[in-house]
Amino acid sequence: MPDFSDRLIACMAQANRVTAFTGAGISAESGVPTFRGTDGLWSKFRPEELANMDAFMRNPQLVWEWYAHRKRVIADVQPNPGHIALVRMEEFFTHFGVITQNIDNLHRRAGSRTVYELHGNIERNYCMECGKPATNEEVLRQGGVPRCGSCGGVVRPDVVWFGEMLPEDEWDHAVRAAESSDVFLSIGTSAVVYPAASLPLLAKDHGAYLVEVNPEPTPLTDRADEFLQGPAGVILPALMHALEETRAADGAAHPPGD
Ligand code: BJW
Ligand code: ZN
Repeated sequence: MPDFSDRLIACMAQANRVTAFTGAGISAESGVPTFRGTDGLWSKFRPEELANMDAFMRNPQLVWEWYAHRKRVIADVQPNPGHIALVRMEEFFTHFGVITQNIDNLHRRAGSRTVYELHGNIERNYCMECGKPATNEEVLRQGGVPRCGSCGGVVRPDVVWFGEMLPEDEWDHAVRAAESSDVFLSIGTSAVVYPAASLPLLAKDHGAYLVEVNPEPTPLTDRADEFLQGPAGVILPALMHALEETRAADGAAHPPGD
């Protein structure tokens, strides 16, 4: 069981507003490969090379092969104890939200309700001509470069590629959550892709206690108030357990009506 500082537990026990900011690392233990890092399976395909409009225009077949493969991988995996610990956090804190860079939908599948998806969702697709949505079943059934059932236009996955703007609503909510957080957890992200990577420091500049969870240091580590080194699927359940014990002990020391 990892050891947590008294300061972290006290800070979280008193916190009203807590935000979890997640990246590919939280889904690694479900079997979804990360993008960067030594064991990142997509390291064969650098996201900078495939996840952009130029690559799609040049070779839509290749980019669609990558997404069709990932859609199948993601459909077959399950949320892990890291995702589930964040569902428990939502029940524990008065205000809690997940801001995710992940497109895998695993936070919602785990049961998290307040989720802001900054980079889209791989379960959705839309026509580049008329905007009509297309289901995953439809695009996988067609294979190759899928076409819109209404206008024949090329369909693309509803994800955010390099050089594209983030969805405005999700971004605005994320900024507001970061600015108002008492505690901000940055979990399983290399913190190199902007503007998402600016959120932990925005939160800290607005007074949040900044906690990073990652097996490896990142460019954020030196700025974090706490670096919890290890896999999210181990650290987050242990952290939740420590918080629940603290609340139970406080409740016993100060019973209602005391
Ligand atoms: C574990 C673990 C375990 C492992 N437990 N942890 C120069 C400076 C600044 C910015 C730019 C710049 N040049 C260009 C830009 C902008 C660009 C950018 O940031 N580039 C940088 C790479 C330099 N950003 C953009 O283009 C964004 N849009 C934008 O800026 O719009 C304005 C604009 C408009 C017009 C023109 C120019 C600008 C859009 C970014 C979109 C990113 N999209 C992707 C793909 C999504 C679709 C898909 O999946 O196919 O999003 S890229 C990819 O990276 C994906 C991820 O969400 C994102 C972040 O990756 P993440 O989640 O951090 O994963 P990894 O793999 O990097 O890290 C995993 C971590 O987990 C590691 O640290 C491990 O140690 C750890 N780990 N096991 C816990 N068990
Ligand atoms: Zn169409």
